[in-house]
Amino acid sequence: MFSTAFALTLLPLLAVANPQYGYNPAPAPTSSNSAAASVPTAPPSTAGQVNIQVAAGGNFVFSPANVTASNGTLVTFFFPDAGLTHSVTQGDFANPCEPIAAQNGQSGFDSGLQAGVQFTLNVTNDQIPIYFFCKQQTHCGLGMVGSINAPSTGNTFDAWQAAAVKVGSSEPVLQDNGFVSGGIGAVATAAPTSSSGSSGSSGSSGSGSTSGAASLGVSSAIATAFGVALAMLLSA
Ligand SMILES: *[C@@H]1O[C@H](CO)[C@@H](O)[C@H](O)[C@H]1NC(C)=O
Ligand SMILES: *[C@@H]1O[C@H](CO)[C@@H](O)[C@H](O)[C@H]1NC(C)=O
Ligand SMILES: *[C@@H]1O[C@H](CO)[C@@H](O)[C@H](O)[C@H]1NC(C)=O
Ligand SMILES: [Cu+2]
Repeated sequence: MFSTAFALTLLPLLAVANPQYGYNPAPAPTSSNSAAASVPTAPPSTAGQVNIQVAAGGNFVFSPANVTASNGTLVTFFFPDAGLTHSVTQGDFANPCEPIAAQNGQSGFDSGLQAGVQFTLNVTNDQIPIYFFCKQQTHCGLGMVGSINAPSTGNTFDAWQAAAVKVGSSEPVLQDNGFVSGGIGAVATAAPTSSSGSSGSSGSSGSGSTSGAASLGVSSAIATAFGVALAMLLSA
């Protein structure tokens, strides 16, 4: 009873500290609010690509999390080089927080758990929605998911994120086998490579890096408290 109350007390705290954790999901990024997030400066070679920041601002989110990309478009993910590792792992709308099953011998893409790298997908079929998530323990259940070419009705990005948050603490512990090439609808063009940003976490500006690092500490502490509370709840 006590631990249940303790866990429930933490839920609103979590939602307040990080609204995008899913209990009160943040709206999809727009051009105005994505400017507020510290999006890494894309290296010159990625001009014309779709760029997605992993763990934007130290929060367990992809930013932007829902993008459109036509055939042949490169989608590059920038991982922070401090704090926890994260992944870009292809998922399945029907089974959130688990890797998509192979189709016709083709497995989903998986960056593997990474820090300080960039990872690029090449869209090969823009007619199918591509769902992905972070396999780091607890992150998917906290809403760290994204989509490429998700529809505007039905299996939308919002529905995908809500399904992941519903999995919540029952998220399976996933083995990390490192980088897995291939993919369904988008393929990894190469293993993740060191981020071209010289000094900092994800190549963002100095002030952005600093605030990102600070809020990462807060997020990690909250996530840890959240995990402890859930563990107490489950063992009660
Ligand atoms: C992306 O894939 C298409 C084929 O699906 C290929 O023609 C194109 O060269 C690829 N782009 C890169 C940069 O690898
Ligand atoms: C993109 O490629 C897929 C697979 O070849 C194809 O089915 C689809 O029609 C292409 N999309 C467009 C807009 O041509
Ligand atoms: C996600 O992006 C697609 C375009 O790829 C758009 O149609 C859809 O409305 C967006 N969904 C959300 C929840 O923003
Ligand atoms: Cu993560």
